[in-house]
Amino acid sequence: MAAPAEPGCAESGPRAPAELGTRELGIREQTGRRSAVCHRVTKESDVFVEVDLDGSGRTQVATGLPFFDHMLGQLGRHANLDLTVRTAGDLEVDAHHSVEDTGIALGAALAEGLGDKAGVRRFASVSIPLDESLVDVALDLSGRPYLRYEVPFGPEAVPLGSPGFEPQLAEEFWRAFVTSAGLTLHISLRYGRNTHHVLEASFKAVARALRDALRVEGDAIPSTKGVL
Ligand SMILES: [Mn+2]
Repeated sequence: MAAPAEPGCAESGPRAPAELGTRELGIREQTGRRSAVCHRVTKESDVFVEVDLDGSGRTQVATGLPFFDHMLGQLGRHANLDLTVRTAGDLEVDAHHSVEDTGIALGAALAEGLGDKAGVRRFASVSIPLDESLVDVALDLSGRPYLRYEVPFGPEAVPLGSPGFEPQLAEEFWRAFVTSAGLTLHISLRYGRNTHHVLEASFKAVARALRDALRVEGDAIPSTKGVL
């Protein structure tokens, strides 16, 4: 039924090929905007992501998982991205593939939109509270995928929303996102009790860190290697 299960952005699917895939991405030179599209289709999911890194926080998210939509909405809004996400996954199995594959597509679009990363701040760290919860995030647009995730959930942390988003899926999302985007991300829960608050603080913290790290403040590629 679906197009080949290959990593990255497939150039096939229900949309016209001209609108799809990595070949069209990284169009900064032509438009002056860092924007990209990723459409990734496998037997487990069909994910379309469009992201404008120089946006204004306008989001349109539909993954079939209301709580995940809420989190991705926070990510786009607080990172100041214009973000469209449409995921149709095999929720009859569970939410895992939908969440992981959305992370892969979002990471790929982010990497394409970033292009050579000329002038970006690159590093950011932030601490974000949500009521009783506090989450620390440090981020480096390093080109090297690395996730350190220290957000423990106890057995009382039940799935959120309907269909349910298991709290442990957040780690799967971030790992997929980091791997595909090629960035270093540390997320640590300092303290917190409410699962909704802990997760939302972590998405907002990554968003605020991304917003800082993506900011253009020069022309040079911020690495002694000359490449990121
Ligand atoms: Mn909320």
